[in-house]
Amino acid sequence: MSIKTVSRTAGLVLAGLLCAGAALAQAVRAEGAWARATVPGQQATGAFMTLTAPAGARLVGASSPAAGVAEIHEMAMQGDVIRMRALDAVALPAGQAVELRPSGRHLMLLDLKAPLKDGSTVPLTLRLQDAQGVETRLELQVPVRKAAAPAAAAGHDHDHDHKH
Ligand SMILES: [Cu+2]
Repeated sequence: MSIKTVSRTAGLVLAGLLCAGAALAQAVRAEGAWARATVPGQQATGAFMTLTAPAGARLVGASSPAAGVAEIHEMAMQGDVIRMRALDAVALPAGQAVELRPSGRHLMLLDLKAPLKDGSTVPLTLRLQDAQGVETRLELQVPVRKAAAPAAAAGHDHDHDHKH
């Protein structure tokens, strides 16, 4: 936590609400995460979520024991064709919700070791870098679904973060 934040009353109140001080106050939140279910033989699928970094951060990578490789992708138009391309990182500006979604930037699980079954969960580790370049990991258990949940149901995930 910066000295500037500590000096502000609002910063102190916020720190008091969180359970583990400075490190947790800057922790990136992942909300509404889901991964698309696959059928046997399918090698790749996407994982989606909304990330919020209270102090700003960059998503610089991901990994999962269920996949040989995990990449950050972006859908981009190339002429008339929509293609996915790999990104090195996704900027997470301070306090701003950044959506990883099927039609935009997303995480791609490649080289799947087994089909991801609807209703199961898949472990996913996000690699994050703060403004000072310090890397942290965010471990997630991502629900596997055939399609995105309606917005109302997606709110269900909010309470799982940072409660002890
Ligand atoms: Cu992709």
